[in-house]
This record gives sequence, C-alpha cells and structure tokens, in this order.
Amino acid sequence: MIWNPEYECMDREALLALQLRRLQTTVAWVYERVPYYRDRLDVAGLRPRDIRTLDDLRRLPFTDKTALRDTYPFGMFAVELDSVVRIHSSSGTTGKPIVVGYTKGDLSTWTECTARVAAAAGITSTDRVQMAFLYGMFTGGWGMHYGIERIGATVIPAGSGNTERHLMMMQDFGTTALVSTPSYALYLAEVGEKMGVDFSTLPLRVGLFGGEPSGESMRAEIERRLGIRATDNYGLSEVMGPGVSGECECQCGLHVAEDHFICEIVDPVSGEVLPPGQEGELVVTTITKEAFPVLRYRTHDLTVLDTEPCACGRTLTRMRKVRHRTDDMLIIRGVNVYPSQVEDVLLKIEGIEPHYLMVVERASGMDRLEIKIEVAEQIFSDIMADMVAFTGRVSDRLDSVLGLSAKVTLVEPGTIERSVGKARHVDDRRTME
Ligand code: DLL
Repeated sequence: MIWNPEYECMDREALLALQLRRLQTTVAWVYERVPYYRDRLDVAGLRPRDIRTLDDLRRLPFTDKTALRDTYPFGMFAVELDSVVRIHSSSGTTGKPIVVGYTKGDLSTWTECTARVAAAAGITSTDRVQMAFLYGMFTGGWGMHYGIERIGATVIPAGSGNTERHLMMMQDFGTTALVSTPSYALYLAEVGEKMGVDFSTLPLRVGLFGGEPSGESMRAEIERRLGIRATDNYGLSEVMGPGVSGECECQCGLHVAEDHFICEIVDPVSGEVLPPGQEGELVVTTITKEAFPVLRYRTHDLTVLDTEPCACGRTLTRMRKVRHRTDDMLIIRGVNVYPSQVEDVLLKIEGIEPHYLMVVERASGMDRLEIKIEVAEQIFSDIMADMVAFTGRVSDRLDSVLGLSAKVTLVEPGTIERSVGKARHVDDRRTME
C-alpha cells in the first residue's frame, strides 16, 4: 500500500520545486537560529538568499559528526528547549553521544515517514506488529512504533531482549510482522528452532529490518528460516531515525522520503558530488525539520542512488541497500576489507551459521586477521580430519574474496556473542603505533 500517494508518487518536477522551497526555508531557519551554521555560512560568504536553485546546495558546507559532538548537548538545536517535546541520542560507542531533539511538528513528520516505510513493507491495519527494537534513547523503537500505530496496526511493544518471551508472544498473540535488526531476526530464528517452534505454522509473514547493514544472502536466510518476506529500512538519529528510506514490495532499493530529505552521493575522499548510479557516501540535508535540522550531513554510509521509476508506482528515488560504512573498512596489511564481504562468503557455505567475529591484531608490526566462525552442530562434532579440510575450504574462499589470508577458527555453535540490537562483527585490537 502507498501510504501517501500525493507525495510518494509526486511528479518529479513538482517534487524538485517543493524541495527547493523547503531547502530555502531550512537554510534561513538555521542561519537565524543556530550559531554553528551562521558562522559556517558566513565563512563561506553565503547568505540564505544565495540558495536560488537546488544546485546551490553544493555551495553549502558539509556537516559532520564532530560538529554535533562539539556542541553537546543542545548546541545544534534550532528552537528553545521549551518547544522540544522529545530527545533521543545516537548509539555512539565511546564518549558523549549526539543528542537530537524533536518538536511536536517533527514528531508528526517522523510518524508520517515511518508510516510510509511500514506501509511500503506491506503493513496494514489488520497486522499485529511485534517490536524487538530497544525503546529508550535509540530512535529505532519509538520511531517505528508511532508510524505503525498511525497505520492502525496493533503494536506489540515487546522491546529488545528476552528472546524466549518474544517467541511466546509471537505464538500466543498471532504476530504477523516483526520489527528488529536483521541480526536479531536470525537470532530469534535460532532460539525458536532450538525450542522447537515451527515458524511455518505461525501467521508471521513480514519483517521490517533496519539499523545495521545486511546483504541479500542474509535476507534469504531470514526469509527461509522465519518463513517471511524481509524488507530493509534505513535511517540515522542525526537526521531523524528510521523513516529516511524503506523498501517497497519490489525489494529493489529503499525509497527516500525526498519531500523531507535531500540526498546526495559524494566521493568520500574529495567530497565531490557524484552522479546517480555511482557509489559513494550518502549526504543528507533535512528540509522540514524544526528542532534539529542538518545541512549536508556526512553519514559515512556507502550507497548508490537510482532515480529510475519503480514498478510500485512511487516516484521517489531509491537508495541501494547500505552494505558498509566508510569507517568500518579495515585496512589489514594494506588491503581494504569490509565485514560485509566476510558475511557474503560465509552465508554461501553450507553448514556455517551467519555468526562471525573478525579479530585483528598486530604482532611485531604485522597485522593478523583471525575470523572466528560458528558452524552447525553436526560439522563441529565430525572427526578432526574433516574439520581441517572444512577449515581449509572456508579459508580458501575467504582468501580469494578478501585478497589476503586469514586464520579461520571454527567455534562451537552459540559461542559468538549475540546482540539484541546491532551486531558487532569486528574486534580490532591493534594499538595505534
Ligand atoms: O539505527 C536508526 C534506525 C533504527 C534505522 C531502526 C532503521 C531502523 P543510529 O543508531 O543513529 O540510527 O545508527 C545509524 O546505522 O548511519 C547506518 O550506518 C546504520 N543503519 C541504519 N539502518 C541501516 C540499514 C538508527 N537499513 C547508522 N542498512 C547508519 C544499513 C543501516 N545500515
């Protein structure tokens, strides 16, 4: 179902005109209200009135995470705190998080955007949707919750963790849809299988997955094990949270809510804007946000934009599934390696569970990569000679895809830490020299 055809199927020219008007308003809004943006525009010799066409967007300076951190907690807010009705923060690993705020109007826009994502994934008012995202400072839980509720579906706000309880509710409540990270969906399948849950007999039919990268093999694995259609949706706290883009039933790219966000693809090194069809870093400008607008935010996520019409009827640009970030690239002995490459290889090998950990160490100035991989019970208990042959085969495949040799260690099922949120695949123990 198309939630808001007026905007989602808008004539491209009208959409671009709308984007320009909204961009002009946003630039004037932040210039007036956020000292950081005013200073940056002044340095660039720009005034809001200089934004006359959409191409003028390129004249604006980029905004990066550092600016958002340095102004902690409320320095980037464009409204008084009195008008802020909700605060969230980014899932930063160390130090202070990035704090973002929403006015009543922002919450309404956010709900609209996540309702679109849910409707595009196939959610209707008759669905029972089980939420396995964290409800807290993370934007995933609350963001998706309100959008799904707006559609009129029944929300089951189970939250993250307690997998057995999730499975119980799923069976007892007749859950038809699951909202989680893709890695948690697999974990749920794993625990359910151990408990003897037969997913094929449950009414569960669709999954809305996001918050972390996942490839097509991972999608196929989730679809097979849970017996559902798995859709991907994308967003980030700095820009809003979930709701920035989501897949429709065609599963061929994530439609961007372009009436609220302008997306550009830039070369991650030079910052030069790249044409549609080329892979690069996604840069997002919000054009309707009141409390926390961002101009040209560097997401570090790598993707490609596709402006070709989609079979679903939406005219909104699609972004390809995000597989990796510029900052999760590991450089090991000079070779660039992404965790997603390892995931793709492993998921194609029979008997391997899609749980792995890449451990990088440096000894005597040499980088060493060890990949710990879980294998299915029957392989693990097989005789030693088979294990050695199996490890050799896995290692050969990884070597040829990664372009470097890695030590492969098979570990018992269930030994790699499971996450109830975003999965962690890398343990980089190298100290800076
Ligand atoms: O993860 C927002 C979100 C929640 C989106 C739930 C979708 C569903 P942050 O915690 O700020 O916000 O993390 C944002 O997560 O820059 C990407 O690197 C990654 N990410 C989010 N969704 C996807 C996705 C939320 N569908 C960061 N595919 C982003 C790949 C994703 N990466």
